[in-house]
Amino acid sequence: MTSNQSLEFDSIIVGAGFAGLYQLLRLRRAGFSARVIEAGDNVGGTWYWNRYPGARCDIESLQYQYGFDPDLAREWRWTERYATQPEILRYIEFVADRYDLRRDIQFSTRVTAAHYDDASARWTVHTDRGDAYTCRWLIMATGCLSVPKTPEVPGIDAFEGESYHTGAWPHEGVDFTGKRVAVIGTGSSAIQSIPIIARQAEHLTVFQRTPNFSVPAHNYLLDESQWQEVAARIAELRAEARTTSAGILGIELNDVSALAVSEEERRREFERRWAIGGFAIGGAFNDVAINLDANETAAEFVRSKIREIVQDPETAEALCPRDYPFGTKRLCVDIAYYETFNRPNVKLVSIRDNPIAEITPKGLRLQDGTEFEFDAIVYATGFDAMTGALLRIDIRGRNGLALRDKWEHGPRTYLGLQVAGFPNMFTITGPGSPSVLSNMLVSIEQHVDWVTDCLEYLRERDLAVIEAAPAAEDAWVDHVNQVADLTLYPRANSWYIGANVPGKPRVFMPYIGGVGLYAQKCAEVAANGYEGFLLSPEPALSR
Ligand code: FAD
Ligand code: N01
Repeated sequence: MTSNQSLEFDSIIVGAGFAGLYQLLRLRRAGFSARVIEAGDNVGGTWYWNRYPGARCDIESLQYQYGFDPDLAREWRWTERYATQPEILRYIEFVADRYDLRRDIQFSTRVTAAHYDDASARWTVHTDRGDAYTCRWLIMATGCLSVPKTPEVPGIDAFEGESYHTGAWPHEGVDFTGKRVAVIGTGSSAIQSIPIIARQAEHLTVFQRTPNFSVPAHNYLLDESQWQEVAARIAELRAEARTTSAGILGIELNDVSALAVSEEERRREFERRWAIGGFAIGGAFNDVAINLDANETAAEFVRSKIREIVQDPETAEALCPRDYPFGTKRLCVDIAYYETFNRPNVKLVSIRDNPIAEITPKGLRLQDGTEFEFDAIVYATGFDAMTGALLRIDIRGRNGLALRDKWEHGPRTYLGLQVAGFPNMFTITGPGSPSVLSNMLVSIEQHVDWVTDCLEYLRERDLAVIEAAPAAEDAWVDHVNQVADLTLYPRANSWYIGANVPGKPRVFMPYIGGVGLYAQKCAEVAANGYEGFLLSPEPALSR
């Protein structure tokens, strides 16, 4: 559809997930004109697209919510420890209605290009409808996990049955009753959906390339008092979360080395945290993320749990992760994942040494020639994470510099907020910020608040251009890499490092220094007059 409109705003926000919606609200309240452009036909982002069975948050609902408005927290009642996708989506829709956000959102529209003009210090944003918006401030709230990735296997289009990707699930849902189903992948999306699909399908075959560490959710219904207590103290709790390492409260950190205690004591501590469920196990000892021997104790504990739960010893061994440290790929939080492999209608096929060679019209074939037939194939194969959504847009900064060229060897940013050479463009939870290593709601609010404060600061001083200084960006990129190298994280072939996308530069993308230290650094930068950024007036005025 082409409308060829020319539309001018102070700011364009790309994306109507948690980040884009809060950014819109903040800019509107600060008196900036703003338009959100969203590819989907409604709000929600992640929670609009990922409607696969079993989808839930893995940060507790009471923390995986906005914290900026105590009234909102009082008005919305979460029902479970880990909310389901439909409940989270209802919450986001409630937020959109409550603050009347939809009137400033252009739905069903994809941004295809964004070009900066030096002379006017403005961006022109092109869409797949033929619109050309212009704005001073371009805010990319495009999401870190918003570009679903299917495997590079021939024949995907030739399959005659039903095909689904967890990250682009049909809105009307899927009924697998009586069907022979394949799930490819064993990351968080697979681990959440497999138990539910297994209960529906006649038979389920899970194709696993790399086993994942998963811990039980121990989900439960929230009672009135739990919810009310958080609602009453939401602002204080959110401020406190911003000082923690992952933006999560309630994970007691045991400041002791895993190697400094006896085996019994270690086991007791891991057991206690396994019983609490969720990410509690992450705080068991202070050196699991940095010392390989300490890490191995956590890894072996989870393997022992897998062996306890899964009855068939061969399947149990195949489910045990061995070739990367515990926690260096995102830890999965499950409801009866390992138990599912005790069902007679579920089979695990390891494709580590025998990969999928081809998707055939009837199913798939492995490299050794083994053939399988299915009625449906579910690709739980993840995302082109963190940079994917940005690089799909033809973004050109100063002097026509393409972001794709600038990031040819991996993303480079200052604080994950701006890219040198791309003035007036901000990335919400961009690479180089804690982002996906944190409670995203905490990181999103911190970024949106910082960006809005920054734009107000510039307006008060008649400044029209802000751009990361190349030296500040270089120093930040070095710091991000140095901190990552102090940990075991870069040892895993994870999506954090781009390893799931063939040809993607191997760079550890999020900042692992912690939400608290990071937020403090951002605040200091702002307090020092936006140190490391180059600020200038309207180009016409400065001539
Ligand atoms: P998104 O929600 O991804 O929204 C980005 C939006 O931008 C999308 O709607 C997309 O359509 C739109 N967009 C992108 N490119 C364009 C374009 N070119 N033109 C127009 N529109 C565009 N994080 C946690 O902290 N805790 C959790 O429990 C958790 N659970 C998750 C579960 C799943 C299944 C997934 C996939 C992710 C989960 N995450 C979780 C991460 C999650 O992505 C963030 O928590 C959060 O929802 C991100 O919000 P966002 O607004 O930044 O991005
Ligand atoms: O994706 P993933 P995801 N052949 O990349 C496999 C968030 N999230 O959608 O590990 C065979 O983790 C791949 O194998 P390998 C969360 O941050 C949260 O599950 O590359 N297999 C892997 O097993 C999460 O980390 C929740 O060897 C192939 C799987 O597919 C992020 O989103 C729920 C393959 C992909 O796993 C992404 O999770 C869901 C191939 N060619 C998502 N290509 C919560 O619980 C890929 N794989 C809140």
